[in-house]
Amino acid sequence: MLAERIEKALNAQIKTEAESSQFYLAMASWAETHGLNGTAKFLYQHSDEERMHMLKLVKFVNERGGHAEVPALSQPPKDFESINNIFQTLLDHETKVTAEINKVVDICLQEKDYTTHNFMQWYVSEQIEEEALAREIMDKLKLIGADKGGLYLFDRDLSLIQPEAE
Ligand code: OFO
Repeated sequence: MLAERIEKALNAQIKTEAESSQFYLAMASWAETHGLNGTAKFLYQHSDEERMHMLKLVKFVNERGGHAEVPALSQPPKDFESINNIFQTLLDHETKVTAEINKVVDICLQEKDYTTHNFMQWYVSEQIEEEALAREIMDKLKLIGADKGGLYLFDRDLSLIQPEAE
């Protein structure tokens, strides 16, 4: 059985993952309508992955005798200034998510819930990968600068990134 505090923290994390999915979906839609089809493909995939992160939590909470709540979500932005703005926003967002995951892990330790602590380690590793990927993308964008040919190749390369296997 989950302690009330853990259940609450996991439900908050369900909302965070669902909002991440919506956020990346909004970015994907913006990219698709700005001729950046490779970027859009990457972001649609990323949005799906966030939904999978949410579902994994929903199932865990219910399996452990809690009740996963399906939350109302805030409206993601409709417009983005540029592709750089998208990936900087994504990196900032993931940094915030990492801090939230760390808080959940901390609560698990305080409550001595080692099962949930163990489950949360998957998210800890996932955040390391997501932040590293977002930083790598930002570094590439900085190198490209205003070079349109570079941006064309960047967009094509992003379309080649395969979705993550669970
Ligand atoms: Fe769920 O990893 Fe990003 O937010």
